[in-house]
Amino acid sequence: MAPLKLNSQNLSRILSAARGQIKIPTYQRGGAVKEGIVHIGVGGFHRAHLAVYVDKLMQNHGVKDYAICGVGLQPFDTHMRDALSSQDHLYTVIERSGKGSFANVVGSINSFLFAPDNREAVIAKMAHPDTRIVSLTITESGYYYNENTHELQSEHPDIQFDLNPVNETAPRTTFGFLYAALARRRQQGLKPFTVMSCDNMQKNGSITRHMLESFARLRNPELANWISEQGAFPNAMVDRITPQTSAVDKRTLADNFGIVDAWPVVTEPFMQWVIEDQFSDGRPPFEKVGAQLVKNVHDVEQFEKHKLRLLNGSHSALGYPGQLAGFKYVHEAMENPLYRKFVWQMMQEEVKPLLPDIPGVDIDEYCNTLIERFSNPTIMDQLPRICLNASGKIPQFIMPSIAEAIWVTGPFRRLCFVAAAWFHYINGVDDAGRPFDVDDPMREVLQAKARAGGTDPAELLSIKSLFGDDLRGDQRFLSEIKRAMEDISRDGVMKTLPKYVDCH
Ligand code: CS2
Repeated sequence: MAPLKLNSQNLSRILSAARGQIKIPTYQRGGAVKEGIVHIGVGGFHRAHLAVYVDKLMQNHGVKDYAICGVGLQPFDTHMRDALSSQDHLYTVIERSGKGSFANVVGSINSFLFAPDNREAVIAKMAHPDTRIVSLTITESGYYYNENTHELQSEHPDIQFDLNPVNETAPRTTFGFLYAALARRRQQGLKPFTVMSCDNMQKNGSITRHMLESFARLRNPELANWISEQGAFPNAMVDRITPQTSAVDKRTLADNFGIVDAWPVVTEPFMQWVIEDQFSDGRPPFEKVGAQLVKNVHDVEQFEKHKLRLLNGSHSALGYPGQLAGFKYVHEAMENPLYRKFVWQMMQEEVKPLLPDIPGVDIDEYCNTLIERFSNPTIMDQLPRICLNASGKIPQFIMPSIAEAIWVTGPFRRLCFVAAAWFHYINGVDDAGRPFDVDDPMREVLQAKARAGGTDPAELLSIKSLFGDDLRGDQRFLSEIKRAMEDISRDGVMKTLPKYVDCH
């Protein structure tokens, strides 16, 4: 039988003609369920993570009050809107590992609003009594957070626009929408919804709270107080490696599973979510589907720290040097024995000693699992994806480990090598002289500084919003990173790498 277009009507035919291991939603959708979650930023990660947890709740636990209404704020979100609306908001999560592939058709996204079409509709949706949670995957830049001052970038033109009362019904930023909807809820005597960040940032919930309260305080201090007293902003550690979907992924889904999906998601079998149990207006029983609900914010922070420093830090170690060396995928770099050793030694010798013990977590086992996950050749995780938006990543994933290692006089040479590789990467030319795209919201300023500095890191390190002041005065750090920059620019990554790997 010819592959079938994914939509509600075709679901049972897709199942009966199934060519591989497949699951379809058998729960009610549309008007039969309430949309308790409004999610801003429907990309691959949301669709492989939160939406899958909710799908399991709907499929196996009869949950009917927490279907998701997706929201897109950015012009590029039209693609997601069109893909989802062409297939009744269903989509396929393709899980791949050495053990094979599994296609999970997910139905937890019930509708989608594209904000630029109708901003008022988004505010009304968030203010609706059925909405209990507004969740976010808006990436680091969506928070307008200054890493140096830890304050809201209140002078940013987007924030200035949203702070102007005349724009209250047509905001641009996430905070503008949250503010307008919360003001309306308060007026209607409703509780504030929980704002649940699912972004990959240390203290994601606390940052969201601080940014929104700061925004609200500039508009209406009374509302800010109400949010501060009654709002909830759980911190969370989120984890699932989710590469960008390729045209080949769509073709193999049609060939191997008989499903024509405008935008499937490819991911690994592993998923993890540790979330602080702080909700202002109820929550679904996430613990029934594998999420770890934690009472103590400190515990969540420990999990976040492990994940950001080990998983994401190692990803950075694979990404920037890897792309300079000409690798295309994470697993390719991992297949190189020297590179694999480098990643292992960075985790074990430089990062692990800085991490807190978490009861029940064996760090060595965690590192071993990471090596296995990074080596999964079936998901084809692209290095350019890992390298995207580095200015929001390196200051979180690598620099804090360097700063702490200096503080405790621990080793940090390999971490410096990664930072140096990023600095070199900013020039947009690999070790073989091939140009590549540097996709970063701060690209222009970064490239100007990189050009001005050459192999001297001082220019780049002068960007205070990224690096603060702490490291710039440390001579050990400066000479370490300078040496690595010189080596990489003279000899390239692969010739420099042996200096950073102990071959015992
Ligand atoms: C990656 C993450 O973009 C990156 O830097 O490290 O997207 C990573 O795949 C996820 O955090 C895994 O949970």
